[in-house]
Amino acid sequence: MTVDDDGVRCMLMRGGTSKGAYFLAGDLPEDPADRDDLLLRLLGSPDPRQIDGIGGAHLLTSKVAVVSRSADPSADLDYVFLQVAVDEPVVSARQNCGNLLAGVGPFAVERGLVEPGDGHTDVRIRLVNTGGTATASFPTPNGRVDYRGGTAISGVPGTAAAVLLGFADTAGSATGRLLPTGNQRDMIDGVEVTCVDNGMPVVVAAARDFGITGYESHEELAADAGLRERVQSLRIRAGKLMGLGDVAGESVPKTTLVAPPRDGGALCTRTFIPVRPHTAIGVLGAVSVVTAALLPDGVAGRHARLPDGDRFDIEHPTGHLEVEVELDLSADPPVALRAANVRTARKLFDGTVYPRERNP
Ligand code: NQM
Repeated sequence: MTVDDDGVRCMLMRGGTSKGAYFLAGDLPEDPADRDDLLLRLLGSPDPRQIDGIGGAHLLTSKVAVVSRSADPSADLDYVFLQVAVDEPVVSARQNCGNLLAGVGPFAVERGLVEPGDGHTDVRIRLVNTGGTATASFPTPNGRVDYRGGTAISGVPGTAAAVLLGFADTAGSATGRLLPTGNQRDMIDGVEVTCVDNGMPVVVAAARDFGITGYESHEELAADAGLRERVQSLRIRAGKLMGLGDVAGESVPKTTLVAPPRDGGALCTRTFIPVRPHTAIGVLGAVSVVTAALLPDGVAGRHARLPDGDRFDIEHPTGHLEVEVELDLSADPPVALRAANVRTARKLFDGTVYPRERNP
């Protein structure tokens, strides 16, 4: 019998403001090409509605986490993130996802990969895609994951148990450098930008330089085809400068357009992943945008109202995301020290998922 007949063991989880299918590495084919072919058929890609699979027809809900015990003594778990494109037959391992990361620890406890702690569990997670490590801390009363709690995050209705995430070694995740172009500011397509990679490669520019206010709704941005083209042109040129090669069909770099805060935060953001507007902002995306805003010669700082201390409230289309970011700005180039964020996660469904047929 094959996975086509028997299906694959899978847990569907919300991780932060994203949703994805979580698998044990051992339940998927080892060969990446076979694995990706299977994932496309499980999620229902390519198809704008992913009608014949479990994907949610949006990049934020067409995601996969592959989890295993880590052979690295400094980590408990290995986490591979895979972005499954919606309307193209593409699976990309080129980026991290700090949102799905929130579900990795709970999933590992559910599957018996790590022993739950007494009351709460701390796990160290290797970010296999990019290097770097994360820690996750979440409640496990009586040895079981408790998803219920009083923590609210913007973009998710209601409240749930907090998952505390800490990050180290995130600089240069995809590009090898915190400042991948070697500069705090570059000129691309006649627009000043700051390119940063602190967990996620991001091109940051002022919203007003793109002819928008930066306060538009997600729907308004999604309807603006001209804006989408300008974002694509910018990120293709930026990708080359950042050493990422031809990024036309890649999920990175992301683009974030910034404006002064207007709801008590540090900075207002509109993010594109890579050209579709994000309904919020990614976790590591926000860490990179804050990093850009902290650079004395960067573009974003001019629009920011930066707080004292290392806790930053980032405004986005559906609310706020708080991240802690610490940099050593006395070093040249600056050095990323640590980052942290609070997320929530929830087990939605646990069972067996069946791939659609491999049609010619
Ligand atoms: O930046 C979206 C998300 C993400 C990624 C994206 C993320 C992160 O919101 O850490 O979480 O940028 O594709 O899930």
